[in-house]
Amino acid sequence: MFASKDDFKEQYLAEFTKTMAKPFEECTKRERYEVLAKMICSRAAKLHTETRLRHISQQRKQVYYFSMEFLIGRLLNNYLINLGIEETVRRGLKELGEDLDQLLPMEPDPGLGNGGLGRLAACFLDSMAYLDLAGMGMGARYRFGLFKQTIEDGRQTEEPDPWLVNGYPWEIRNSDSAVSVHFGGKVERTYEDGKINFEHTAYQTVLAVPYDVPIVGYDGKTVNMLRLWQAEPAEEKIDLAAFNNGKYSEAVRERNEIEAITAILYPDDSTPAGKELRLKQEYFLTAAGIASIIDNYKHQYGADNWRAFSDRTAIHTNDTHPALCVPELMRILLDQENLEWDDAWDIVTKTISFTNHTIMPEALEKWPIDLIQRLLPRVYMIIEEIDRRYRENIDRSQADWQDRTRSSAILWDGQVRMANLSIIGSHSVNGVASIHTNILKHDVFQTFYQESPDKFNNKTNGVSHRRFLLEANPALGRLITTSIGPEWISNAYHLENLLPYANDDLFLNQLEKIKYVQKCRLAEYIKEHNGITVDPASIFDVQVKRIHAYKRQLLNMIKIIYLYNRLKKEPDLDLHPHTFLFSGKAAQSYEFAKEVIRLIHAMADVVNHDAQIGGKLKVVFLENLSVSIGQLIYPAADISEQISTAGKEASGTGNMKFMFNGALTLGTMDGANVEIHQLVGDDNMFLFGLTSSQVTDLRGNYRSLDICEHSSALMEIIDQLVNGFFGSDKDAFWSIHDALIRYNDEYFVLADFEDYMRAFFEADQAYTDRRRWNKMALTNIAMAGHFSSDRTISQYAKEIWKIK
Ligand code: 26V
Repeated sequence: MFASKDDFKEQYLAEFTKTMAKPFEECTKRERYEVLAKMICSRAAKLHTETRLRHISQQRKQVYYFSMEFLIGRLLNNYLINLGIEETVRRGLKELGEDLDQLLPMEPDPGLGNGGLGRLAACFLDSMAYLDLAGMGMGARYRFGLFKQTIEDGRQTEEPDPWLVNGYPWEIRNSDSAVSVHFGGKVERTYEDGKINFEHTAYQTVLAVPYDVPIVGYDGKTVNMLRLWQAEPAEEKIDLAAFNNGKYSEAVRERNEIEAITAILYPDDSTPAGKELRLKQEYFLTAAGIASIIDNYKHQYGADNWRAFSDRTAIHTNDTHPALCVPELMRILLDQENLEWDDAWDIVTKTISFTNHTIMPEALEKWPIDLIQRLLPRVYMIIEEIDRRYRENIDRSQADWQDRTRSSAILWDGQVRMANLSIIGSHSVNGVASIHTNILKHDVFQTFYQESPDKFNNKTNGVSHRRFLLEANPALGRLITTSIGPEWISNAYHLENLLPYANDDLFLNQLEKIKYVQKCRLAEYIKEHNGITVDPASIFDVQVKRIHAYKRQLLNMIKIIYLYNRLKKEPDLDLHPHTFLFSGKAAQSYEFAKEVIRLIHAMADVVNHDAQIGGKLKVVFLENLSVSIGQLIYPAADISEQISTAGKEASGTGNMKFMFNGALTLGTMDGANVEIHQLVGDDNMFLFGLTSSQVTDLRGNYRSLDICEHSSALMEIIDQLVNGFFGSDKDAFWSIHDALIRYNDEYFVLADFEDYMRAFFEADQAYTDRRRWNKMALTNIAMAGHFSSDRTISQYAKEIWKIK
């Protein structure tokens, strides 16, 4: 790419006069970043063309990964690393008097996702490119990502995130590949040669314009694309009469209505008010994606070659959000390509696959039939027919056939159940960790599992170890490479070669030193952003994730209040100093989660200002969690809090990011924690709490008040929530108090408290033996390779997408 550092400098400086019309010296850091990013982007675009031509000539099976969310994080540093030019660029910039590390934060971090599901999609893109799969991401180009979180007076407030205001150097608008998407209208039946045709008329046309973002794989050999669709009016329509009368807003009404489709990312708690727009978004992504797939396919394989379609194409749906892929692909094959139902259905089900990401019932999507019918009349007819045929095939000789219909039919109770549509329309259904897949098979989707056991499979999540270890923690990366060579970067299982270093004092000391330096870096960030001084020699105990009742940030808080109370009574308690770090957003309308954030701040206020505590405890909340803040936090953690109620967290992926950075898990037997435990054993993590089957068994017989009545410490804490401990009456935490006592503690916080404290104190003790701790950290890093998304994607490719 650049023959030398001087070659880079020459090309870089030349760009300024070409694109900025002013020399490098007169440009701001942001402009310098922008020129560099655009330059790398255009090189990546060229590499993409080469990849694409190669993949076409090899007739590669093309994978389309449909997701409403992609949390890609910042790209510049990642791509410099993947292209192997980071050092060249760094040194070139230095000679120009510029520091690469100061340009990197100029990049916006697009918040096009809520949390784990969106970040997983981005890790998958990285791994698909690394593994040289012909994989394209299909997503939406939201003008506003997830809200920007600020804390005012201890409460979360939300502000818009206009991440595109200064432009985005990584995207390429591809107007000529735009497609039309139709909403509303009516369907007319016409008869021709004894065949019924369905004609959709009087619809509104929305133009879908793709913006392509290059995905540079490690080693730079493969560059794929993430295609983000934007909604635009099909033709420039403006009501001139209204405009001339001064009614500007009326004149641009339709334009606004259409642009609203990709204006904003939905938070994961969307209320019914915004539902119609969310459904429009889902269909918009689906229809635009499918139309472009069909265009491409015909271009490559001819207009009439449908038999080969499912051998050449895989469509993966990330949760049910793109579930309309099933009826939409049917619609195209039936109405546009004139295939028979059975042939079309065979193609659709062989092409589409589906991942479920949660068993929380409130997140299982359902749409009112009349809404779908009005917005997507033809698509609805097809859903109805899929449902009719499915019901017809239910075996009525079985005594429980009615129960089976009740759980598995698509249309029920005036609603379209999207998970059922996805399962029926896919050849593969997977969960995201072994325990989660088992719950899908034996509980949530058991009717389907009994019907078609072979459809169900597990694909335990993974993360990009290149982003979350190599890029986020370069010092650790260097230590690993000098010890065992660089193969771990392309094959994370090589990290196991670190195991023999468990008795190497020099190595262990270096590991400890790197952790300390990362903690200092985070401590500086905290000082700057929160004005709080934290001691890098304290244990950094970290919980970073969306704020949700089932994730139990509250359990962590109760622990902190407990420790505080004990230290007040026993100032000499043998406890290593702790810094408790929290970060994460609460959905805008999720009042309980917002109260948890307020509680964290109220407690921080008490603890951080109590001279008697003498810095033994500190509580810090880092605002506005993003991929880039995550990259700062994971390397600095000693303890990774993964404390969800067993059975509730499908997998978790933060747990893996911490593990790659040598943090030890303090967690329940939930999600991928179970598999972490299989890999590192009891000696290298701190497990506690009820198992998921114990949770199920306890549910009917649980009385949270009983637990409090047996624990004066808990009773005291419950009381403190509302007795003025946190200030005046209006500051009391009644909703939290009530959730725990009045509503019987749905997530078993109090039931798990005692065992949680036991595990916590074990971890505290373990930390004092620094050598032992470092060994444990090393074992975690060494065994983390299994959680590289390279492993996950290899399994998807082989077992679901059937790519040789
Ligand atoms: C739900 C909804 C409901 C409608 C509005 C938009 C929206 C957006 C997101 C969600 C939540 C989807 C489920 C999810 O994020 N699951 C997480 O997926 C991770 C990746 O597999 C997994 O590690 C986490 O355990 C799981 O909670």
